[in-house]
Amino acid sequence: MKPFVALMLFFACNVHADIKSDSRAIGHAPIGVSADHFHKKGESMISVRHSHMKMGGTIFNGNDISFNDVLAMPNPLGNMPSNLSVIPTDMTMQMSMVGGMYAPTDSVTLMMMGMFVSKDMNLNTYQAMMNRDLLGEFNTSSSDISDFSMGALIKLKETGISRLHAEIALQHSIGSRDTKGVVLTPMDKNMNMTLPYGMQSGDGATRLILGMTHVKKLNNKMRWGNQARIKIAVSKDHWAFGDHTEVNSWLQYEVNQAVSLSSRLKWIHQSKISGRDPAISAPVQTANPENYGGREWHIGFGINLLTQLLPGNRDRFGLELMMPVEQQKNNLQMKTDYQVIFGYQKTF
Ligand SMILES: [Cu+2]
Repeated sequence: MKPFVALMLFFACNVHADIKSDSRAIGHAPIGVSADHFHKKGESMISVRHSHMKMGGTIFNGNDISFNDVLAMPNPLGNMPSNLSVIPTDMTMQMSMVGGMYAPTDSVTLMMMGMFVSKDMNLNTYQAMMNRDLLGEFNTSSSDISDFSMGALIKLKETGISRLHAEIALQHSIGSRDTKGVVLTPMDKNMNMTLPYGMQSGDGATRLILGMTHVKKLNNKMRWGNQARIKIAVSKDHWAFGDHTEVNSWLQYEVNQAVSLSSRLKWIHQSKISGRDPAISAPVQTANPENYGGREWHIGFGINLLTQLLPGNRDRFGLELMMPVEQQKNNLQMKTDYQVIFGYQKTF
């Protein structure tokens, strides 16, 4: 986190007045919002984004619950053992996205994106019966290219004070869904087994993404953006992560041409996992498809910067910090602590 802030301050101090370009830091949404802007005919852009998310602790239907409470819950996947006996303590999820945009006309911008995901989880294993003593801690991890998407943004309206565009895209999950890891079982044995759904990099599904984005100038300094975006599985295998709806509303303030600040409210709704993989079976919450999805509210603060690092158009940097306000996750899940998103964009 700290290196990012230092990096941002460094760039903020290196901002040049650029009279030949009409691009402004405020011209793009906060960096965590996808598909927020279209391009002019003939323009292209490459982008790299990295997101770091941290989770820790357990909630049941949105309320904090202790590890002892979790150990008292039945193991829904069988009676060997009869109670949950393995508890995730914390998890980090890193996502790297590499994208390209190209506008063949003023009204259509084509987009492509690839995503790489890496996940790391620490867990505690407890005795299955009797005193439920802590047997030990262990770690599982996975990393893979998770999905690839292609789509288009269609400009519907652009006036001096507002713009409106639609997004249509297809996303195909190509990440591994049978990653294995060594797990400490409640029988105090190490076993190599298929990791639970949340630790897999993909589910093999193809999803349709539909979105609508509206950005309005409130005055010379302020912009208000709104976006609704849904991801629906149109083809899925024996199991799939639930359909996803995300609504974003952000306010941006222009400090100057090269610097803008933002605040953002994000609402997400995701359905639980559909189907199941018989190979995923362990007395841990993440092995249960019911323990996925839910409703969440997050609030975020960010900064967009333009600076001249490489030749050509100015380099665009974005940084955003998102924090949960409310987490109404389904059943038993880990709690989200925060998410940091950092991005770089270059237009040609
Ligand atoms: Cu772009």
